[in-house]
Amino acid sequence: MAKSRTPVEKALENGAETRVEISVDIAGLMSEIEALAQISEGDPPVVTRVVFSEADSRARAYVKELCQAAGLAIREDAVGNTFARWEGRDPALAPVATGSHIDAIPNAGAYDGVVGVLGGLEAIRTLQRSGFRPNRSIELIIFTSEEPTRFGIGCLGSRMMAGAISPEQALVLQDKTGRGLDELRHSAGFTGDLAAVKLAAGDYNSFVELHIEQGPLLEREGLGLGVVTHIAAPASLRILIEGEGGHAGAMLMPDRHDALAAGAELILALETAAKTTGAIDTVATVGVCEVFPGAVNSVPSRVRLETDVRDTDSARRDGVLTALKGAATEVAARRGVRISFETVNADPPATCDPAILAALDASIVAAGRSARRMVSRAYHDSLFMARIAPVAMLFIPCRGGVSHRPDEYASPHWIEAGVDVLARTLARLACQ
Ligand code: HGY
Ligand code: MN
Ligand code: MN
Repeated sequence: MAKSRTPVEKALENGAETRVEISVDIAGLMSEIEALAQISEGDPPVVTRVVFSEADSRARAYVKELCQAAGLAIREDAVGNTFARWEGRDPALAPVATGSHIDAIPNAGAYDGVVGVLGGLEAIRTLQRSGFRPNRSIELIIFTSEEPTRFGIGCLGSRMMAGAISPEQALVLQDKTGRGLDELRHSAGFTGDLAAVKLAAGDYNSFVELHIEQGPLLEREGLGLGVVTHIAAPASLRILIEGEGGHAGAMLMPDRHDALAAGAELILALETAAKTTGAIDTVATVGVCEVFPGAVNSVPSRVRLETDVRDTDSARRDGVLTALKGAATEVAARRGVRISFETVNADPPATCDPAILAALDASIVAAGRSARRMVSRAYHDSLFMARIAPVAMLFIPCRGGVSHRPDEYASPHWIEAGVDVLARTLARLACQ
């Protein structure tokens, strides 16, 4: 006979109707965030933790240790997605999940992704300490390779879970040294069948991700928490520009087919296309520019650009890509260079689920906090989890909106608020 529910459980299940205090161990959580930040390929405060690096392996071991200490059952899939499960009263029900990533781009900070992983763990521990017992199991997911640093594509782990990339497509991915996914995952100890990574719709009841905003809005407006309704659609393209090299002194200007000068025109054309869509949601960046031969006194003969274009509206985003390709045709003809494109990814946006949004709203009220609805301009694993489960995201402010930099910072006050609301939301969903 199922154990009768404690007052805390009853309150957490129906949320706003009856207030219940749950206490986040924010001091303990901050020290764990600080400890994880020390596991880096860079010297503190720089956090660099590229997937399948030695630092990534140490970070995974640290987080798994914390999950085991909380009594969670751990499993890892063939590409390194890690699942830490708090068994519910009815293990046969589809679990509720939370989580994020611990990999970090070069020269990053301590909070991107980590707040959702260690904060998700603390949300589970907070519920455990309150005497709550979920009907549905609650799983913490640490997604592998959320950042595009290693393979040039973001969210590789959640993309594979959602079936948005096949094992065959994933196996051709290589890093800059030419090492492929198989070699790197095996070196990190992940040897299972890649076909088993893909999950089915319904495998999870819901997914809620806690994350720093990575933008200035929440802090600027002093509104506290952000409930994310849409996640922008990211596209990433590689551009190869092939011109003619030559001596920087002897090659006269009329004779040149300078690949970097052509690339500079493309970068400005991309910026203009993004600025002129009429929508503030359109963003475009060229974050990688490789010049060959890269000598000061040699005319660049080959340039590789990597571009990142996003918008909450995929048609508007694709309009920018079309404008870029149009500009490339004109520049190639006028400058006598060859320009080719390779699409790395062009993903649709995600819409968060009304029922999960309502659970977040009710939990915010129950926690006595305030929030605003907003769009996520950064992409997250929720973008792909949305293809197999109802999702929503909860944002906390980060100082100055800074992210992907060593001075990225989120205060204990807002981290505690985010974990408090996340815990209540997971409790509510796990009893539905
Ligand atoms: O680039 C992004 O949006 C994410 O932070 N990887
Ligand atoms: Mn990031
Ligand atoms: Mn992130």
